[in-house]
Amino acid sequence: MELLISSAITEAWFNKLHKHLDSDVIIVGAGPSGLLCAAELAARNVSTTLFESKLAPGGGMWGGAMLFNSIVIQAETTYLLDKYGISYQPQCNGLFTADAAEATSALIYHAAHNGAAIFTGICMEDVLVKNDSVCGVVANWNPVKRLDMHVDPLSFSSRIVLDATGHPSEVVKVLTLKNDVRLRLPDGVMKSECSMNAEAGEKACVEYTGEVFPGLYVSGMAACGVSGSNRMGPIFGGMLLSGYKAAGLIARALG
Ligand code: 48F
Repeated sequence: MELLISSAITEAWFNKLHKHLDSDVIIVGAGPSGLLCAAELAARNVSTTLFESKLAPGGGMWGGAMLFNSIVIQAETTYLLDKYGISYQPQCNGLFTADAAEATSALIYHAAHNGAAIFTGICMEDVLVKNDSVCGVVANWNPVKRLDMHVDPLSFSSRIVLDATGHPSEVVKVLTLKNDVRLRLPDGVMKSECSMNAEAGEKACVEYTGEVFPGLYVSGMAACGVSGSNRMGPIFGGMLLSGYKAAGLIARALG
């Protein structure tokens, strides 16, 4: 029995890995923007691979604010909560709250159920760049990275990569650190995130969602970070709208 269990797990997992060595889209980071984008793309039959360095997908959505696990969303975003079956309650001034556990688990469920392959515990450490275009990522186990083990990574190719790594904007950071490139951003360079301003940050994270280098898109807090926009705290409408916008742009680019 034990060997049958081991055999079933390894066969299923390695099949998933083999099938996703090459995908249409690789999303790095399974926070709200990456998960929503994955759910939308997979629903359109786009082959989608999602790498998350932590054990659980969900990013910063589980914890609400200061571990008070309720999240805030704006009236103009409730259609996305309806679409993904997430319940919400009205508060004041056009704001609504949702339970962080329900909202996060719904996004994870729909991304996986729609067909995105979610790999957890795996960390993007570099990008593939060919012909002046990003065409995949280089990844390794997060524990290997944390223990500083001298182990080479594996490469994964895709037509498009989405940086949905949140505040650190890891994919754009590694691209700009290792390569002499100009980004499609004001001044052509990556900026640093600015201090809290909820209105400005929510607007910027949607506005700057898009392609910053051939083959490389940004969403969510990474879009705020690279454009030098503000953080916005535990309001998540912008993250969901950003993931939705990224999916639309990527689907159009794939044709
Ligand atoms: O930070 P995160 O939730 O990204 P997001 O979709 O949402 C931001 C909000 O949660 C919050 C906020 C709301 O107003 O400001 O911060 O922009 O999720 C990013 C995910 O990326 C993973 C990380 O563990 C997290 O789950 N991640 C970061 N770097 C890597 C990575 C990496 N190098 N490889 C794989 N995953």
